[in-house]
Amino acid sequence: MQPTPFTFIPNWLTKAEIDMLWPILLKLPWQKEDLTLYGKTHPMPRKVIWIADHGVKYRYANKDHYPEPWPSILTQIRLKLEQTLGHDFNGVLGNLYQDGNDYMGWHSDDEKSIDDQSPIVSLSLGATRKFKFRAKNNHCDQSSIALTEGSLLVMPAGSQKYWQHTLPKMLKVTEPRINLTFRVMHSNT
Ligand SMILES: O=C(O)CCC(=O)C(=O)O
Ligand SMILES: [Mn+2]
Repeated sequence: MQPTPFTFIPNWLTKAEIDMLWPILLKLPWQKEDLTLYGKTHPMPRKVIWIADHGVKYRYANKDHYPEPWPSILTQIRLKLEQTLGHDFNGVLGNLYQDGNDYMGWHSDDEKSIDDQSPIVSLSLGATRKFKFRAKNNHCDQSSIALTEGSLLVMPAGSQKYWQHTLPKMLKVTEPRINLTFRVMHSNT
């Protein structure tokens, strides 16, 4: 397999930060949305929320998503990310997986509204889930990594063009997981 460009940082959040963040995140206005694929509409197998700077919308699943404001705790996390990576972000997509039945299929984060010159950074809380990735030109070789609580996965600028990822079902998992993927969006799309 080609060397993957992703960087994994376990325990990026402290236990105290996790304990503070978790109950606040759970209370956010999570949305259960529909997903239309090949002309068929299904409920998305997770809940989502789009939090971003004023006016920064995100178009995915054929729909414009207008942002919720940053809760102050997430502004602090965004600052900590900027200190770690030397990069600022103007939005974060949250995913709430109630248990191991919830999942996300194979995809790249390559919508036109995302700035592909910036990294996409994924922060995990709650249940540990497996994250798999593969090169777009070779679906047979797949690698996986356990996204443990408090960990950060950095997908560098440009990597979405060549790589896909998925968060598969894990039926043994009975606990919820929250994922926050920090992104830079073009402001005028
Ligand atoms: O939940 C995860 O770790 C993956 C989330 C993801 O790929 C996305 O939001 O685009
Ligand atoms: Mn993704």
